[in-house]
Amino acid sequence: MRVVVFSDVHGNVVALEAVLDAIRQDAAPDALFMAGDLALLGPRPAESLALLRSLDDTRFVMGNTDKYILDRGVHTEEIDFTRSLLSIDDLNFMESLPFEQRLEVAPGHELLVVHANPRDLEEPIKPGSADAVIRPLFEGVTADVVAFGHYHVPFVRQLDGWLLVDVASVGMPRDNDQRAVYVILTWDGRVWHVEHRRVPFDMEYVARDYVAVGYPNAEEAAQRLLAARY
Ligand SMILES: [Mn+2]
Repeated sequence: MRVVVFSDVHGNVVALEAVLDAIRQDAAPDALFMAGDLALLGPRPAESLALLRSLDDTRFVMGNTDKYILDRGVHTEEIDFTRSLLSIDDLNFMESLPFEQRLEVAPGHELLVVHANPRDLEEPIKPGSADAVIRPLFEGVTADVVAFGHYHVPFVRQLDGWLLVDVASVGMPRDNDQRAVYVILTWDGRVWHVEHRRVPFDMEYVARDYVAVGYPNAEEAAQRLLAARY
């Protein structure tokens, strides 16, 4: 059983297309999950939504920035810009996204997919987070592998009975590597195997696209993307 998880597209349709092509060519998954943050912060939110919504074989969860777009009380230049480009159908699709997705591959062996952590949409799990910080977020979680995004840095970490997999970001990597990322999780009937795959895309083009579409503070947004780090 091969499961692909990708996350944090953030309105970068060029990276999304590259990753979807790579998944189709190289991964041939039995199940496909997307761990949230679809549209905000990138230059092409509507194009990204259109492509994501066309994936009928993909199971989604909601990310924190998806929630910001849906919350009419929240305003930043970036959120207002993004909201103005999305259709009612796009917003309804985002509104319908659940907090989590699950896949049981064998008795006692289950994959849980969430955006940031199993408890909320905001608290990031970082490669260096102390065990004592992570444990309360996983209280009651029975899945043996938990895949999430949000922090945009790929890593795998075993904590107690949980295999933590940060699938990182398709559209906005933050680990000093300008390539997109997705993850292949393979259940071999006994244990899980995890593999992060990197996918190059034309990041220079996407950086210029912020300016082309009139994104708020476009030069800063472009530089943040190109830096590929915190
Ligand atoms: Mn996020």
